[in-house]
Amino acid sequence: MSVVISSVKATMKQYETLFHRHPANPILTGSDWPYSINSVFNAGATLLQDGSTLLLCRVEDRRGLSHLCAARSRNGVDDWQIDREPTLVPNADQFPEEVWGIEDPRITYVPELKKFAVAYTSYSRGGPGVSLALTEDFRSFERFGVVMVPDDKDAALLPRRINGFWALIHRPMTPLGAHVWISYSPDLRHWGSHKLMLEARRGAWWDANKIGMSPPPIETSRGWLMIYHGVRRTPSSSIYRLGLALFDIQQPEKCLIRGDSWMFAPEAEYERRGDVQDVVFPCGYTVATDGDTINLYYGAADSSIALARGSIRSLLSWLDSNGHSEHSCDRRHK
Ligand code: BMA
Repeated sequence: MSVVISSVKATMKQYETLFHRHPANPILTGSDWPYSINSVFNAGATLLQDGSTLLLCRVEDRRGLSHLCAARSRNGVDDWQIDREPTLVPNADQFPEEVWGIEDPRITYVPELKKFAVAYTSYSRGGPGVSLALTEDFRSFERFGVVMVPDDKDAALLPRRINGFWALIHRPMTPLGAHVWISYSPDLRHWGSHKLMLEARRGAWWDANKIGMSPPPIETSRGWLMIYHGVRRTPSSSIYRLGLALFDIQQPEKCLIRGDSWMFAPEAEYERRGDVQDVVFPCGYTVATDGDTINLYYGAADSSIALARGSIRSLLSWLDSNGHSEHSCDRRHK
């Protein structure tokens, strides 16, 4: 008996804090907006040429429909210059799939095109699908329309071609669960060679049945580092938490390591209470000039935007000590 207790105690160490919440949180709320809205959350993020931060925020209006609005800040924390009017609005005449709004943008800078690619959810009468647009300045956009039919969301483009093909990560829904896939295209319009990239676990796991990529993957010397969300259904609601997985740089569908536990979860009041309780939902990050500090921008409780800081090096070493190779992992646990 005492042997059992001491081994349980030995495994009950304090968990490591990988992302530190900014004391100014939440950094953006509906009351900051220059026009009347319900809420602002789930923002894509990127650095602009002058080093300032741009957030492309999901704004929900007071009909319940979402559009996107850009906010710019020199330090990425405060003094946000918010566009006076919506930046990218659903255009249901030309793109009927946007009739119930556009949501959750992920931004990727694509050096080959010298443009930003924005992948977002377009909410059609047939359910949510993935749409793609290109922009140079977040003022005018070239829309490609739906690239992944419903039910599909949580998409981002990789910043460069893989073996000659563009690669889009996305999350189709099936009656058997919601898993992360990757698809390839020669021209950003026609997509194929679909591959299952990361499966939701099953049973009691924190990331059972429904997962999705959160911000676009982070390119590191060891592979594509993905922050993904796992949705735990509870009798009263759901909890959105974040985990980590690492993928091969040349063959991104190949998972090298997956963390076992979540590494960030709703804890602060603004994450636990809001329009949708217990949600942390990052759609973007920026990396500081040191190449290691990561600023993670996340929607909190579908009601505001918050910021947490971490270190890419620490995320990777956490994965080494808290993860498994997907191949060696005992699949009966999933
Ligand atoms: C997901 C997405 C997110 C949202 C989350 C929690 O399915 O729709 O936009 O933040 O649910 O409501």
